[in-house]
Amino acid sequence: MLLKRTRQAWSRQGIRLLVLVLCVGVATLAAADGEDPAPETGEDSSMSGGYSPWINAFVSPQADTDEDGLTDLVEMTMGTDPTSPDSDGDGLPDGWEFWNSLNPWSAQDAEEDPDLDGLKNCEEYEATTLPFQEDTDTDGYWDGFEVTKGTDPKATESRPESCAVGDMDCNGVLDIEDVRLVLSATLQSSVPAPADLDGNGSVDSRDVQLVVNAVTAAAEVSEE
Ligand SMILES: [Ca+2]
Ligand SMILES: [Ca+2]
Ligand SMILES: [Ca+2]
Ligand SMILES: [Ca+2]
Repeated sequence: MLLKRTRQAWSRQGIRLLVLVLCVGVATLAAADGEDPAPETGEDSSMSGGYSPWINAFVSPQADTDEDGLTDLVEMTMGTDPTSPDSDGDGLPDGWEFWNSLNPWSAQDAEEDPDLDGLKNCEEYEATTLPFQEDTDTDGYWDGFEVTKGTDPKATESRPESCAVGDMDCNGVLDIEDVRLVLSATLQSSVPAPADLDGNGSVDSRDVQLVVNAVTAAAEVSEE
């Protein structure tokens, strides 16, 4: 009988101890969750201290704390900062960079123009055009050219008007001159390619392509 009572007492004591440990654990997590997430040591808050973005990400998998177009879970997985909408500080939101195949970990790409349309990526972001498609609205005119001319690079019906006979791309250089400049650049080994001999900010090969596009678009309009 005495042995049985002793076992029961130890069992109750064990349960009390277990409950106490659980209560202390829950209280610690709750207190940590309500405190400033920044650790005193200055270490990365995502990696130390009581605050855990990982827990938040898994509890709310659709949460996008910094509202940059990427969920916290995706950001934690790919390594960008879920509490900063612009992890590399280049002015381009993480989500915009990710969905447009740019690098959200490097600020260098903000100044690049991978589609050679005359708009740097930071300018494409401002114009809400596509950084890897030189003619976002496919109307035959490059995005940078449309921005320069004041037309909408995302509206096909908004096109630059022909500026002069023989200057279909409205760059102030007669089309025949555009072609001649490209031929000259090709023949002159001293001229590095791609060249911009007329200094209009568009490489000459693009000038020629613009002429072709403009002539084609004009032909399509005349047939309508
Ligand atoms: Ca986010
Ligand atoms: Ca960025
Ligand atoms: Ca561009
Ligand atoms: Ca266009």
